[in-house]
Amino acid sequence: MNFKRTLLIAALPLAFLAQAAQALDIKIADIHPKGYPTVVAEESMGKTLEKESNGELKFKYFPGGVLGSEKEVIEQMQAGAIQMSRVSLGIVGPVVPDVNVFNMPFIFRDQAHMRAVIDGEVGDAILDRITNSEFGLVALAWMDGGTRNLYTKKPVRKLEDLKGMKIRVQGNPMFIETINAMGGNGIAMDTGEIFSALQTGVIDGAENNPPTMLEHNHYQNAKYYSLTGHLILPEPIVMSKITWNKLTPEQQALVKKAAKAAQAEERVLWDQKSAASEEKLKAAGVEFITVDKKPFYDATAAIRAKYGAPYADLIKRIEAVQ
Ligand code: BDP
Repeated sequence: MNFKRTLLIAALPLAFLAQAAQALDIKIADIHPKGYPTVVAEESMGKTLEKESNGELKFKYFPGGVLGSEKEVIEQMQAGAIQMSRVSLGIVGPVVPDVNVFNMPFIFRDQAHMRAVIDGEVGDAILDRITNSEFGLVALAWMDGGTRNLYTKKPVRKLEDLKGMKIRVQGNPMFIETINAMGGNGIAMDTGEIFSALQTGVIDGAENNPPTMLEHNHYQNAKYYSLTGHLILPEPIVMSKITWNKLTPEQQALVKKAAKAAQAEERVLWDQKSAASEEKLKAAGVEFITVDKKPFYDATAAIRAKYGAPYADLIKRIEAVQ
C-alpha cells in the first residue's frame, strides 16, 4: 500500500465524522408574534431539541410572519427551504381533503371535545393522513387554536344580522361555503391582509379566536364579537419531509417527542392567553355577544352533509369520543 493511499483511507473516517458533526439548521416559522402561545412552545421545543441532539439540530426562529403567509410557508417547507412550522388545519384542508373533517363547522361539541379527539387515536390518524399524503410534510403533533367566533363592524346578534356581510375566512372553499350558508359573503385572504381590509371596509368582519383577534389588532376595527363557536381548529406542528428524511431515526424520535411536549406546553399557555385576551378585548371596548348557536348550526347542515359524506365512519369515531 503506498503512502498516499494510506493517508486517503485514514482521512476517510474523519471526513465522515466532520459531516456527522455538522449541525442541521432548522428554520421554524409562525405567523403569530413573539410571546404568542404557539411561538413560546416552539421556542422551548427548539431549545430541548438543540440540547438533546447535542447540538446536531440547530433552531432559528421566525415568528411574526416574517417568512411569509401560512400558505407561502407551507410551499417553502414543501421545497425544503423552511424546515418547520405550525399551521392552521384550515389551510391544509384544500390540499389534504381528509383533514377537512376536523375543519367542518360544529364538528366538535366544544374545545374539551376537540382536545380529547386530538389526544386520542383519531388525532393520530389525522396526523398520519397528512404525513402519508402527497403534501410533503410530516405532521408531528397538535397545537390548540381555540374556538373561532365572528367579529364584525356591526353587531351580529342573530343569524339574520349576518346577511350580506363580507366575512374574511382562511383560504379553504369549505369556509367560504360555511359563511355563505349562514347568509354572509365569505371572502378568503391571508391573515396579514385582514387588518387593512377591516380598516378600509373591504370586509365587514372576520372570524377567529380571542388571542388572534387581539394580537393581530383586528379588534381595532371590529368591536362586536359574536360567540358562534362555529369552528374549533387544531393546528398541526409540521416538518418538511425533505428535512425529516435527512434525520437519523434517533433524531426523528427526538423531534416527535419534543413536538408532543410542545403540544402539552402550548395547551397550558393557550388557556392563560385566551382568558387574558378576553379581558383585554373587553377593556378595549369589544362587546361579547352571546348568540343562540342553533340557527348557525342548522344553517350549516348542508356543509357537514357535503364534506362529511365520504367520512361517515370517521365522524362516528369523533362523535363517540367523550
Ligand atoms: C389563527 C391561526 C392561524 C391562522 C389564522 C387565520 O392560529 O394559524 O392563520 O387564525 O385565520 O387562529 O388566518
